[in-house]
Amino acid sequence: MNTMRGAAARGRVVGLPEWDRCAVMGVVNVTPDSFSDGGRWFDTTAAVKRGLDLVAQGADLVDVGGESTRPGATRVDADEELRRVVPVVRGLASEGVTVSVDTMRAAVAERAVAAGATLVNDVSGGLADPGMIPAVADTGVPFVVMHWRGFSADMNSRAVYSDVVAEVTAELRARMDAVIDGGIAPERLVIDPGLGFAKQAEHDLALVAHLAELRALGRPVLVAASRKRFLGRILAGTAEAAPPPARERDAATAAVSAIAAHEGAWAVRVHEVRATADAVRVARAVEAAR
Ligand code: PMM
Repeated sequence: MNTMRGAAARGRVVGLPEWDRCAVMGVVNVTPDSFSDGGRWFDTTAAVKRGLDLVAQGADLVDVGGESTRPGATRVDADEELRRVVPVVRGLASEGVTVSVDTMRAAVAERAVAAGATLVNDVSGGLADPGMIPAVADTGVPFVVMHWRGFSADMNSRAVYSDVVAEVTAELRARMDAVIDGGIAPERLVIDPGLGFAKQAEHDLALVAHLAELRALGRPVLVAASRKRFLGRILAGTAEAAPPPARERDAATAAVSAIAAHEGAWAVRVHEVRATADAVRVARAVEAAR
């Protein structure tokens, strides 16, 4: 097992600030239907205020998305996604917030970067839109490559693995190669196991348990466990019991944040920032006491 810890384990992303601990990425979903907070910030003013509140609570960067990727979701059209995302990115960037844009569309990524986003977070890792990799390469901003096997409408049917850690690692390595071949600088890449995307609860848990294998790919790792189904399953206790609703999974999310930070994650992506901001600070203090 890779036991390297601290800044050396987390790695550095050229083009973004450097934090002395696992960073906290706060989520603002400008959508009527995201699975855990859909509809709550579905207007520009409310969404910008939400982003600023997340920063006040300890977020280091804010991820703005205009398309729901919950299981079964159908796609939003590009004009609507632009209309949702760009003003919120502009509003937050103009306040000095480090903004990432959560999109699978090159046109949205380009417009968001022009509006001040400094990171493109594509849950498809560049697979959904052939224009994405060249567009990001042109802008020169960093890029999140997430493990993805297909659109949300039918991703659960792709949650079939014989060794999830080995397969996700190999598929991510292939995406990293493609992205680098496409012109995005390796030092600007972040990788992400894509918890909940074409994965069942046991797959998500195995990936959290084996973050060191993902880190061994040599790039900073983003972990986005916030409120996801696998946490609902853990909290339910048994397969028959009903999981608690998404908004009652924040304490469990903070627990994953502490574990991920301790295991050398570069950042954690969460809806409710305060507890995770504490968790990553505790992880840093424990690391310093080693
Ligand atoms: N999950 C969601 C949205 N964006 N981005 C990255 N990099 N990784 C993820 O796992 C991820 C993501 C879906 O969750 P949400 O509806 O709770 O925002």
